[in-house]
Amino acid sequence: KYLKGQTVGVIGCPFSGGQPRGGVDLGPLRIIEYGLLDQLVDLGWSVEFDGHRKLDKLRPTYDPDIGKLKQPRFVSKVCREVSKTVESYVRKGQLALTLGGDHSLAMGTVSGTFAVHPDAALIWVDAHADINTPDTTVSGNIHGCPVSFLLGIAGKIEGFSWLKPCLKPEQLVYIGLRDVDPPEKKILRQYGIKAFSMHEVDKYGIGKVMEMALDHVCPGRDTPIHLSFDVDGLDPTVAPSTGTPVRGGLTFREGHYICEAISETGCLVAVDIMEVNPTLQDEVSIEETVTVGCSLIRSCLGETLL
Ligand code: 4U7
Ligand code: MN
Ligand code: MN
Ligand code: MN
Repeated sequence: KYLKGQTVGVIGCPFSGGQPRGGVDLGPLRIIEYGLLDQLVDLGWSVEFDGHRKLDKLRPTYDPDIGKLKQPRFVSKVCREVSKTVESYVRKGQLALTLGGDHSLAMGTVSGTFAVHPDAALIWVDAHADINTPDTTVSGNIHGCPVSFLLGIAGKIEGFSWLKPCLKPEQLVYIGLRDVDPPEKKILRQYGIKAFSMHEVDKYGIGKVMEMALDHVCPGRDTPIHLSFDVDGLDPTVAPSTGTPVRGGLTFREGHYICEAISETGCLVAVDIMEVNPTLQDEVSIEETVTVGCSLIRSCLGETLL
């Protein structure tokens, strides 16, 4: 509905500045090495590979904390560039596929999509809500904060003035939550943000949850959709190689069902696959995490079981 033809723009974002662990910047490389681009061609897509962006060159020489926020100028500069890139693909009518990298990048990806489609829906799959503000964050890691910046509830932070509030609470839905900080729970309640935690996935099943989630943000099945998928939304037995794993997550099939249901709407305009860290856990776990990342992407791009 919103794409011109079947072209996907693939944007590799080797970035780890939104959190303290190294290795998540190697995620995009491993996903590409695993053969993602050929898989997408086999699915019938034209692939425009944007390459692995040289994001490290954007690191400022001096980047002291702002309040609790760590590496704020670095994160801001990187997200500003990513935003422009995602925007350019979405504007051309191509599906923008961003490979992370840590989830702070979503400030860039989501703002890029919403620059073209201000009425879009954001579906956030994650163990975490990533909605801490600069005031509520305990860790100071910006990958736990992107949603507050997108909503415009983060307050004014030096360097982030390029990032205009673009997301309204009713345009957002969460799936898979199970590790939400107390101040984040308060924000979710305060703004009436729709969230399907693992409790709701258990209670209703993923089929019903997706129906309810889409009814909330995409009621006529004609709203452009941005999917931001943190692989830690999956259970750590399914995606072990990630920086902040939490037990009790989505099964392999539940994760894929989410992508299939979104693909079926024909409304998907942008996808992020975030927080794959191919330096954590053993080689088997790493391969499992990379392969599940690739197969989630294929489901988003229309791969079906039959
Ligand atoms: B991810 C956390 F405190 N909420 O703010 C924080 F639990 O992108 C975790 O979802 C954030 O992986 C996790 O640091 C960010 C913590
Ligand atoms: Mn997470
Ligand atoms: Mn996240
Ligand atoms: Mn994580």
